[in-house]
Amino acid sequence: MATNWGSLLQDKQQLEELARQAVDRALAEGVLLRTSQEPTSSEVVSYAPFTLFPSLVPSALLEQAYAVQMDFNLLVDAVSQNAAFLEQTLSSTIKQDDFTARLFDIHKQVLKEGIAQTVFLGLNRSDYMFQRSADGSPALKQIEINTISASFGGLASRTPAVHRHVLSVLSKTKEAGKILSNNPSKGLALGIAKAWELYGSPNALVLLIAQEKERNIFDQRAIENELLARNIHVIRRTFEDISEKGSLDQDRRLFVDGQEIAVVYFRDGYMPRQYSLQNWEARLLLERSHAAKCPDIATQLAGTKKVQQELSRPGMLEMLLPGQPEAVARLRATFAGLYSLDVGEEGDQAIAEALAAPSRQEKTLVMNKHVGHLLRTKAIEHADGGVAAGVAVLDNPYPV
Ligand SMILES: N[C@@H](CCC(=O)N[C@@H](CS)C(=O)NCC(=O)O)C(=O)O
Repeated sequence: MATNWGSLLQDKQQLEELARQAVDRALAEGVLLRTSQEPTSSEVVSYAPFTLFPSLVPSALLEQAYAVQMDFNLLVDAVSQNAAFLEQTLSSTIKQDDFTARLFDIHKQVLKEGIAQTVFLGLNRSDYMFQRSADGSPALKQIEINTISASFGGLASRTPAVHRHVLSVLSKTKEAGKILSNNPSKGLALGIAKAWELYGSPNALVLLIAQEKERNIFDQRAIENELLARNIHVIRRTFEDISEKGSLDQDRRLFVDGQEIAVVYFRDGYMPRQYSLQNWEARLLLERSHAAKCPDIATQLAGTKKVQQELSRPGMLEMLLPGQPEAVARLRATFAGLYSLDVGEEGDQAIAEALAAPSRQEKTLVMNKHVGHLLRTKAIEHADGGVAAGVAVLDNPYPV
């Protein structure tokens, strides 16, 4: 079986022709981005960057990533519900980092007023790199967990066809058949649909918080389309729109342009520069509302680097997921152990106490699933950044 793809190509001319075909297939499949010149318009679009060939990924690592995703979901949920743990963990960060401080401020305000939200939805993506151990065997090491605006689930469902096409052109039909099908946008939409259903108001809408200049709109539309197919209507609004047209009634139900909102899905609001004073006010309004937020502010905070760092400390996972030693072992196996541990014994003690007395509400878990994968490839010189940042390109795993 050919897996050294380069050896399949005779010359540069063939490579160029193959690339032209791949680009056309990507465009035909809807692997699309708006252009950087016209990020507010869908009149002119281009293809999202992708590798010409799929990358070899050991099946065992793919399986491992799938298996541990539900554990990560439980962990994020446990952290987000534990106000004392979040407060203790982020106490030093909020002194230095204005963005986290402002998020935390909203979190505190909402807790003080009392949480009106009754349905909680997390759409989390855990990111890994493959690390080669000293003995040469590859290992799955977590980079970060994205708890807000986890993107490219929509386009990831369309890239398998492109790589199958490339391999078929080279008459590698058997290899083409090994490219896994993938449909994360459907799974993400099913999560939103469940939250919408649990909210329990058939005329209520899903509100997608969008950026004015959004190049990745087709990725978002993939989810919107899945929802519409289930008769769930989505409106797209910016934070500015919400500050002008959003309101809460006496039960803190959220209305935008007179329409009730069941679920708020954030595809903006994950970076400091995305917030003006007006936008912070809009975020607070949304957060105070009865609508299900994806994510709520505590879940966004649970995705911060500082929390991830804290989770890698000895004993933390055991305290957050009591009685679940298998889940703890699966999680710990993906930790890279890259962080310096800057908290002394005193901090440890405070966190242990916070964990011993968690301020949890009793909640029912109705859904915990993995819904697909996203493989991205980037040049070795980039330590950070994904496709949206213009650093990585879309790819597909070729299981070996
Ligand atoms: N606003 C864009 C981009 C959002 C974004 O950058 N999301 C980050 C997480 S906060 C991500 O998943 N990036 C993956 C990538 O760019 O490869 C969208 O909603 O698609």
